[in-house]
Amino acid sequence: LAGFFMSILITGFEAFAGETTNPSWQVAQLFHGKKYSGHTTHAQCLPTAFGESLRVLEELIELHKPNIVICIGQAGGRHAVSLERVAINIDDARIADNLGNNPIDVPVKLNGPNAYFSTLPIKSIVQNLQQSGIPAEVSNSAGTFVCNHVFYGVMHYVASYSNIKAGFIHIPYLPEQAVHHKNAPSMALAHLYQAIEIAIQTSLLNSHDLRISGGTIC
Ligand code: PCA
Repeated sequence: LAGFFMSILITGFEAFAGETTNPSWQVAQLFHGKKYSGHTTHAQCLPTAFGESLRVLEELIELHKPNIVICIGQAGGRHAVSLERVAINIDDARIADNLGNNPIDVPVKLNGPNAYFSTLPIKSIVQNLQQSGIPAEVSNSAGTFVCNHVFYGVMHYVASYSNIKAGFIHIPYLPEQAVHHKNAPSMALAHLYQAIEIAIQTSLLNSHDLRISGGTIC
């Protein structure tokens, strides 16, 4: 991974679980080609599949040498933009992925550490989102499906590069998806766009995170 690190990589996912769209790719693609402080943004849609998603993502990191990687995924049922704190070394699928894989209790990376923390300034991002009127929270679990798989995989891949900040953001359904789910919260694409732009700008500006509470009590 030699060379310059002056780009931003944003990823979303294909639709899955019977949905016809995925808000993560709808919002991610809007950033393709945009520039932030001299950094060009590349956007890519990842397959919603264990293994294949990470293979594509690792190639993209090699190709673009980004210094910021923000992976985005749909979390249907969540009411806020969720800045994921922790990726865990486990695949445990409740449903089959888009390629029919259904792993149960297998590690993402054999002999990898149990977990990685996001290196994005998640507290600062949450604060900036809330100050902009966008519901946002720190989340302490990205689940055990393809999103956590990709989150763990990217953190494992960039672990030895202190100049690459990476992390994962879960987003709610779009309103047009939520109409098909009883009592499901949603967020409009314009707000999702604003949220991801704030996440990018905050990640570029803040080398250290804020020390404010984002915890939960069970
Ligand atoms: N959400 C799923 C996988 C793809 C996506 O957008 C998840 O949370 O694991």
